[in-house]
Amino acid sequence: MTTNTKAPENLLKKLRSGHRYVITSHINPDGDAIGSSLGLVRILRNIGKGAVVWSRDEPPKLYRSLAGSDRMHVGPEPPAGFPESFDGAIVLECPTLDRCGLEEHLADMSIINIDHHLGNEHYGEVNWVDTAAPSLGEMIYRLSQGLMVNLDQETATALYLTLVTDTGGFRFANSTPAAFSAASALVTEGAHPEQVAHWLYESQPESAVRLLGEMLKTLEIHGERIATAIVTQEMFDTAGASSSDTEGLIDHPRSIAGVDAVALIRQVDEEHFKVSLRSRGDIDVEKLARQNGGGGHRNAAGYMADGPIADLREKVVKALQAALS
Ligand SMILES: [Mn+2]
Repeated sequence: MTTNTKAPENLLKKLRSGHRYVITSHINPDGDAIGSSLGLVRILRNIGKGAVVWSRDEPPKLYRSLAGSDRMHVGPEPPAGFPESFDGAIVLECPTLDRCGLEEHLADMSIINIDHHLGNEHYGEVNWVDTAAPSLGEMIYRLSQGLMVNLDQETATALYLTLVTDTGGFRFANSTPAAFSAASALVTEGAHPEQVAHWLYESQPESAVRLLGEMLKTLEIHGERIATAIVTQEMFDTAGASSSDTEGLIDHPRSIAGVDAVALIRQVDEEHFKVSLRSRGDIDVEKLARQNGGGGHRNAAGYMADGPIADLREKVVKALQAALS
């Protein structure tokens, strides 16, 4: 259970055989996607390979301090020289190829698929899927060992960040011995936990904290186990905030003792609202989201809906009460 397997030989061989790679990950990239991509670029350069990170979507500002984040190629248009000057695409964190949002461009490429999600469809020419890996960055660390690359401080930091974000700061169930031993090795190689924590948890724009203040004024608890909150266009204006400032807002109602399900209703434009849902344990909010045309995971899901906002709140509370009983 705690033994983490080595990067497979056919993957190492494949990587050594090419000269230049494009590295991509999923749409709306998270810390694991960005940190793994930027870490892998540096590892490949170390063994004399060229590599370009191509992300369809702009990475969140949070990860801007990572080395190389300013040199990523962002957007739906291919980077210079693509595809002729590349020997293959390395797709990270995508259970299906279309998760990267660039599948049409990559259709004719030789694909290396590296992932830790359940249900990966093994769409690559080479596939390395380890669902026990705490983060994809932890697999990239093992890959660096297989390639016998000594990590520099920047690479260690990028990979360490993937562990912190995917384990929720070593709080989630994937905080396994493998997560801690990789973290230990990466800190030994020069990753700075304090600096990473500062980037992730102490670098919020003022507008995001002010928006949180506005949201908390709307907090309601419905019979102890359900919490709801609202973010309106007016509140965005008051706080000077934008939609990028909403990340993590829903964690605050969820942090209340006894609360097992949360709905955050956020105004997107005049009539449209995004309903974000979080739950604990067996409470399935994915089902609820799907019934409303949305989706997600059992404990984190969402859907779009039309107002008015008071009706939306009433409806979602009723649905959550039904899900709880
Ligand atoms: Mn991940």
